[in-house]
Amino acid sequence: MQQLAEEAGEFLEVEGQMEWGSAAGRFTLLYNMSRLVVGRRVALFHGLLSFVQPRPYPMNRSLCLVLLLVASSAVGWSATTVNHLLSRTRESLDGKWNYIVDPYDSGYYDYRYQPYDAAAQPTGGYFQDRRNVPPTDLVEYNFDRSPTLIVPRDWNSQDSRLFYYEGAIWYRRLFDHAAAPHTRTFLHFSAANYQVDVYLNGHKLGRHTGGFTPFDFEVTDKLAAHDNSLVVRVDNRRLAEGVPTLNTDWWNYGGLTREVCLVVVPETFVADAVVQLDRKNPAQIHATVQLAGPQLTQPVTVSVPELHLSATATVDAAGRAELNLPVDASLQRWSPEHPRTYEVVVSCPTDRIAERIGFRTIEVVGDNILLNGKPVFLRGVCLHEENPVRGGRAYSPEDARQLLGWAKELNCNFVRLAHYPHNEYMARVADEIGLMLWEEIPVYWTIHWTDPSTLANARQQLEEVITRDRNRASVIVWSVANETPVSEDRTQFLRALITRARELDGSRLVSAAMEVHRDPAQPDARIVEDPLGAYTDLLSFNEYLGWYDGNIDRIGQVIWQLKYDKPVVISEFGADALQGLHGSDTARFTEEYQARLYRETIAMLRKLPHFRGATPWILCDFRSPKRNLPQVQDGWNRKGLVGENGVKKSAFYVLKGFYDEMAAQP
Ligand code: GCB
Repeated sequence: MQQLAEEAGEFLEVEGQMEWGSAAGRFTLLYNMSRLVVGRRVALFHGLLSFVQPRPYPMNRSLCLVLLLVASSAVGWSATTVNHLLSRTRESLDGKWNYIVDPYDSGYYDYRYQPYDAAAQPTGGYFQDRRNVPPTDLVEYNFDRSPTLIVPRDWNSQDSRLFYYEGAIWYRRLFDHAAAPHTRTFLHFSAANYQVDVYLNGHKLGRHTGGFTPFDFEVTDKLAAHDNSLVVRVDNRRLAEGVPTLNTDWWNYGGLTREVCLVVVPETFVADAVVQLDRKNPAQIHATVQLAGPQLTQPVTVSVPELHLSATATVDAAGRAELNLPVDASLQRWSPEHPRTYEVVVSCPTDRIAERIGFRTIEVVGDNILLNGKPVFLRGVCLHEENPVRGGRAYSPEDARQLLGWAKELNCNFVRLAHYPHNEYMARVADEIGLMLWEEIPVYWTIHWTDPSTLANARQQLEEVITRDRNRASVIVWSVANETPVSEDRTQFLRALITRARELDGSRLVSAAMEVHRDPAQPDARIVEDPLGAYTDLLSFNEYLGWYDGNIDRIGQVIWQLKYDKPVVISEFGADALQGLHGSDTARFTEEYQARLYRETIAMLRKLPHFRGATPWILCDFRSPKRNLPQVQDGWNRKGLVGENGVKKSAFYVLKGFYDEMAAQP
């Protein structure tokens, strides 16, 4: 018990201050507890879930601690996760999985609506995966006789009956595993939307909440040599208190949307390594390495063989080491024009990982964005994680190449990955082909700002994407929100996320897509004064002049009032157009209207003070259940510059013309 108390204390210490007098202190503990429950780091004791998760502030300290200790002792939580997935040996569990559609949650709740998996002696539940059932037994499911879905992929685009489905689906996959001595095995999910319960051989491993970030469970002692049964319940129901919440303008694709695999690592392994050019002192590469396992007191070496650089340090008692590698003029900085990456090797006597990393600096000085110390204009575009031509969520390196390839054709140097973390290949391909990225979490529109579990969830998604991608040179902006309504609660919520982003990664810019406000007394004025702007590095806002906001011929009349002297990056503007629909440039949904809106907007933006970039909405048409105009929208948001058929619209070339010109400027 003493040890558990210490572990709990350590966990809390890592996560923040525990000041009981303050709401913040109480919140921190609740946050930590909800991480115990929802977090990727924990095998879950499910019985706690319903009790802890939705509880607001007034919970007393001893109750919290008792729960924390019960959770710890029940599950033996550890802070171990596997990062650097693509540098690891993986046993893929992708392919065909049997599935059962379960709209009434019959496989989850008994007839008294109690979760089967919470009972000491479960009397049923699909997670048990009963097979070869004797004829005398009553079992009302059978994975072996159920159809299959392909993993990774959303379910909506695989079977037309699942197109609109929002609810639970149970997946099951059988596999063998040959365990190697002195290794640890993690079951890894690159993402699954939205709430996922994972069971191995009839035992619950845990739950993960959040549809776009990776999570894993250590399964070293839980695997059999043959015939392991992995059952995963994926539930994509939208939740009011969720992140995102009920209302979005994109398709709620469900399922095991990204890869699933086993990752085998040595007993003591490199759990994380952050290797970046030091922002404050770009004459050196700074590395932070975290080992996990029983043998922590080892030397760790970080080297960049192509540059003949190497540094060694001994890790501290917590398994952590900080190293600096001085660089000289032979280091070629990463940039979109010259996307140079180097192989970086992180090794210790028990482990070795290698990955390609680019080195660059990004900072804001005054109203300029500096890439490698020089002002840069962000020639961007927004992107959903969807392959419009094939249909469904994008998930593969090929999808990334197709989408980012179109952005390159536009002569972009920047892409906003809206509105949630996209798959890891996007940043890898962007590193390789030379595109800067804005990455974002789905804090979108009307989030529950005062619900601590909502903040914990948002914060966890932010941590998971930053931890995954903070070695990617392409990523220059972490964005914490999109178009959120101004209020004190909202601003506190988002400030907490901004602070966390900066703690985890002080080397990138932090932003949010804000909104434009109007003053009835000044009809032509458009005002950006969101208090959040005081805390972001960029002044980014979405504007829809000529589409939602006023007439197309008024775009040029607008008088901007921007409260902050920060670099302005317009995070959205745009108009719907059906590819192939031609007509007057005043007729909505024609290509001519969209092209004109781009021309007028670009002319207006050129005059905007501190204008340093834009990411118009959006590269490709994307599916949205909100867009119901027959014969025009048919379930698609048509603001793409590329249609659902892959054909470019006229506005694509208008934007390209502008970007060609900006790219040619010295
Ligand atoms: C926005 C949202 C984006 C929508 C877009 C639209 O402001 O940020 O998610 O899809 O407008 O098309 O209305």
